[in-house]
Amino acid sequence: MRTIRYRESAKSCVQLGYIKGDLVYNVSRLIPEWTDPVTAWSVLRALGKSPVEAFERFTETSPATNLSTLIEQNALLSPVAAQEVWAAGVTYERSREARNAETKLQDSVYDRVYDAIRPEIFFKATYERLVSPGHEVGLRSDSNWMVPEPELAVVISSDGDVIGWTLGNDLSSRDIEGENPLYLPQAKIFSRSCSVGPAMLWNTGVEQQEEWTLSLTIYRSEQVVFTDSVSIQKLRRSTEELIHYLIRDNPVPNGTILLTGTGIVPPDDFTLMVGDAIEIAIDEIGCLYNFVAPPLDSTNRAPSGSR
Ligand code: DO4
Ligand code: MG
Repeated sequence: MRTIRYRESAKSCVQLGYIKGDLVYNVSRLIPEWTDPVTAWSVLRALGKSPVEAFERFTETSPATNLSTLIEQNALLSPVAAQEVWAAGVTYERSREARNAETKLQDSVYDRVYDAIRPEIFFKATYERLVSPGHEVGLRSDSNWMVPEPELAVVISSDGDVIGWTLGNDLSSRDIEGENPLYLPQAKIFSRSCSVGPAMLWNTGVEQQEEWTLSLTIYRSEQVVFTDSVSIQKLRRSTEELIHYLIRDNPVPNGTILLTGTGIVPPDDFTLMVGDAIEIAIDEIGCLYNFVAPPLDSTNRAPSGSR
């Protein structure tokens, strides 16, 4: 069962839609307070009602639109109004290998964190910083080596329950992180560095995330310049383990998103370019599509004396 958030026109309010085939049933039209799946999840949970049964009712009474039309109109928003987006790192062998290749350190912090009991978890974005599906993610003006990081994302409650799943792009600068891992916040957090979506797949108790395959395809001038896929089985840590460490001594709001790390990294000679199109997909969730835009402020000048 999947939901999206969208606007019917540039000026309209946010709507919650229930996806069935290519149709999207407008849930907010019948329950205006439900503009976010997390609100609906909380209410249904408090009432002890099954989300599948509750949402099926909307197909009888709510107006419907074609999903493909909403995508063509670029009407989709982040599927959850997450106040906080966190990310885990070095959770796949491929990520460890790529970081070891880019780092200038001899003694690899990446090997250590891959094998350690405590995972790497860092803050990635706030809701205001998220790029909606179909919109432009942005390059940094001071990086020459940038890659998308396609990641399975879990949407959690403040108690750490898995409300659902979506997809995330942890857009990253490899040269800034490679220079020194202490630069990680700058390699990871910058204008338009994170997109999530397109839909939230609800956790109804039957979904099997280990069976999912995540893929990344990058297009340049409409030609595929990179494509690869990875099984979620290759994720070295369980989702529960990552959530456990995220919320340990760290209260998070309902609807927090946790990106679970990348298992796909393009070859070391690849960097994103303005105009590239990025597609991140898991069949069960959908396809997160974004374009690459130039840095927001490419006139940024380094202060004199700095490199
Ligand atoms: O250690 C740096 C970040 C790793 C990361 O973002 C990932 O593995 O996805
Ligand atoms: Mg990442």
